Amino acid sequence: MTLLKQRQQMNMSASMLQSELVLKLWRHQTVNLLELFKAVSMLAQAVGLEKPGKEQEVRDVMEGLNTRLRAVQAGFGEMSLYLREEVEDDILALGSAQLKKNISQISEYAGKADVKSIQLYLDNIFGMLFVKVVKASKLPNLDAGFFKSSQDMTDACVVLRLCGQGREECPQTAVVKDDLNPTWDEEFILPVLPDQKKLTFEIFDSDEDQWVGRGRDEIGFVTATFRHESGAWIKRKEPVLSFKSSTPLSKSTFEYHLLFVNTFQQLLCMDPDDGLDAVDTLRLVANHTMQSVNYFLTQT
Ligand SMILES: [Ca+2]
Ligand SMILES: [Ca+2]
Repeated sequence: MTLLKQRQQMNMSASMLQSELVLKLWRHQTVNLLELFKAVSMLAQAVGLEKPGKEQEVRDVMEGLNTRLRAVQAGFGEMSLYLREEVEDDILALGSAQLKKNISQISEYAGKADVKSIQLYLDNIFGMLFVKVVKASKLPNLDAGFFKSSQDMTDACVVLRLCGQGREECPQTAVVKDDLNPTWDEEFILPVLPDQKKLTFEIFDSDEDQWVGRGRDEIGFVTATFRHESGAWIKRKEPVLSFKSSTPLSKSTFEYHLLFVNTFQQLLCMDPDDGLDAVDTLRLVANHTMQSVNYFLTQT
């Protein structure tokens, strides 16, 4: 291949890559913002902007919404964040899907002139939890009994339940068989609704391996709050509480890691090389600024 041809091919693939990155910016930032503005604008009609005597009320509402919309817009982050190769499209697509759900909810509230709900949704328009279920220690043995073998011990699994969710629709870990100190080391990504504030880890003993008996028995739970600490990994080890009395089971503990992300900007700044495990804090974004997409496209 001639040198000229090689160079032409390199230029070609570089410009294709650039186009893909601009498309990423369009899909995840531009389109979402446009849809949000469209959804909120329906409120103006529903509230009845033109009705005489309502001017002050309408002005107050709009002022509050403007401030919130500015904050949402800022949370999307700089354009340049979307134009980096290292940002994983899968995670962004997951984030966009959740945003779209919330935006369509906002448009529904706008049609009903439900300002309070719109405010709640704008304040919490994006939420995603990255969770690592690490391990439990000193769980009680629910499989102990006169007719059972001495090796038969609790087979623990954990259900991750956000408030308001039915247990059956929640994700859960694998079962660790016959172990009172089970290690799961399993990672989950959970979309969070604007009014969800707590995640409960519910620990069960699975009895699926037994001829008689129910599917699983309750062991205990640990509840995590997450909204007050966004953008940094939290690592906790806590006592397991009894389902019946909400008091600690003797000596049983549960360990988990949790990262709550509440803006697209934070999502974009997660370091994909570190995976879920090793990211202690999100990377700084200060050095990513850019004037225009055109400038980006002409930089080959
Ligand atoms: Ca067992
Ligand atoms: Ca069991």
